[in-house]
Amino acid sequence: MKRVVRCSWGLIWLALGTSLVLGDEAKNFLRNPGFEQRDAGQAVGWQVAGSWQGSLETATGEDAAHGGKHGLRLSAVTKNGKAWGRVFQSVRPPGITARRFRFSVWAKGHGECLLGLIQYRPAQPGKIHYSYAWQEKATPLTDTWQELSQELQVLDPQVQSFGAVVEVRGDGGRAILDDAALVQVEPAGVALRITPPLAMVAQGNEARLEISAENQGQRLSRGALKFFLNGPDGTVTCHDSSLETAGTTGYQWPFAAIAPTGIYRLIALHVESGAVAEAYADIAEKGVIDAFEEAAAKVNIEPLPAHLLFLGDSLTDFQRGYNYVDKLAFWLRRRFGDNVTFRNAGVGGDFISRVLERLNREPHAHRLSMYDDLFEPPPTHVFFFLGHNDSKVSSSSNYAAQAVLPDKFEADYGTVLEKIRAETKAKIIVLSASSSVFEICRANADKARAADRPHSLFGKPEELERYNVLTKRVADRAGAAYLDVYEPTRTHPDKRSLFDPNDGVHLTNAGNRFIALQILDYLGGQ
Ligand SMILES: [Ca+2]
Repeated sequence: MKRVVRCSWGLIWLALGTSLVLGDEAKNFLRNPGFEQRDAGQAVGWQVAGSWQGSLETATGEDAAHGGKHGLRLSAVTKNGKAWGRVFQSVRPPGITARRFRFSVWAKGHGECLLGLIQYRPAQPGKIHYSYAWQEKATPLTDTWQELSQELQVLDPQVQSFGAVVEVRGDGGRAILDDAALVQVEPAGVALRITPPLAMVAQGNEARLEISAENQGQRLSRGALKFFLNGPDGTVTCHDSSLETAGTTGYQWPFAAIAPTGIYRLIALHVESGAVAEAYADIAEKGVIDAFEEAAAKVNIEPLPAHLLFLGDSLTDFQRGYNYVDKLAFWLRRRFGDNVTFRNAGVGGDFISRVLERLNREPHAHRLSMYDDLFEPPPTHVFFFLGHNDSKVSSSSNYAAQAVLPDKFEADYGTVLEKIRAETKAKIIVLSASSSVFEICRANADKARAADRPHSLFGKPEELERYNVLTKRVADRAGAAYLDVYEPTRTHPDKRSLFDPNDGVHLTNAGNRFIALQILDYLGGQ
């Protein structure tokens, strides 16, 4: 993919004052940060790069560890009259643009120590594709442990990964390092908000967004904003703005008539605080947008205010921010404003028995917290979209045994719907499983079988159909509505466009649009 960047900020990065780490459990992006994992005497994941100098050994014993049993000893080596040594690890946090990071390590020893972060851009012939951000000054080491740390915020949208670097300097320089961390930090108090979080817009039009910032609940009325606009073709455009004194800043995000269709991502940064927010735009052909407009205009939701709750598997949980639930939210909020609210409680990999365990608050249930306060506010509509993980068949059974056997599927689904009935007054809408591109599912299973890996076969039409019959029966029995999305996806004239070409089951952006439109049509037919 050709990456075009229209951005004048180049390699700027901001060194920052006080930040707040994301809770106590902030994710450390470094591997083997405490140097406890070793392989042939070497700390796993850490190295002296080829063109650098220095020597590494793992250090063991009470004096050599700040935590655990081991630390890492980095010694300077003298070459061309200069004594230094440098160790690094490459790190690829999931989102870097506009984010603030803190790199830290505990150190003691002799000489001076300095932290740095290398920012890597994609390699391009004849161009240097990295830049260093070093701590402003080196720290003299002593016999006492001290924590060194550095923060930076990345403004170059091309930066996709870091090298976390520790350098020791000076003759006889020798550092013992331990408990390194690279975490994302968030500004204390300030929250940036973009509404709507997803807009569906036809080519040649603009997405109208409102941006606001709050500090401890108080609306902020000034400050610089930076926008990073990422297109589906890899294009990045940058744009400067500022918060308007009224406290809400309007932004018209323009899309050319020939703009590529698909998902665009906007990252907004409030420069003074470091607060970041994201929003998406789904740019489609005019006919697609017209179909949504028309379907949305017919929707009649009762009672208002309505609160829609979605339970499902990865088809509901993945692509958050722009999946079918988000698309539905955009159209319904355009009609009903704040009178309609949404909760997406989809959990990747889910099958009905796991939904039941979580509803029962069983302590060992997978991702139990996804259902915390599930009925708060009380839902007026509960949607179910399951079936692919239930009906998959295992290689160990020669593709005969389903993951959740039919009897159990029916019994557990029945219990789940009874629970929803007992605990809410919501209208229940049960979607069938969607179809699949079975040739892709089968090819993946064949590959796994050739490699002698135990695996599951997804998307087998006769299994999906069998489970959909059960789903409908359970829905009927519970007095719930049943929405068949199987036949419409199975017989879709461009079926392959709906499903992930890698697995044949997950929904593409077109697939998410299709499911959103099916639900919108359903809500319009009430
Ligand atoms: Ca350690």
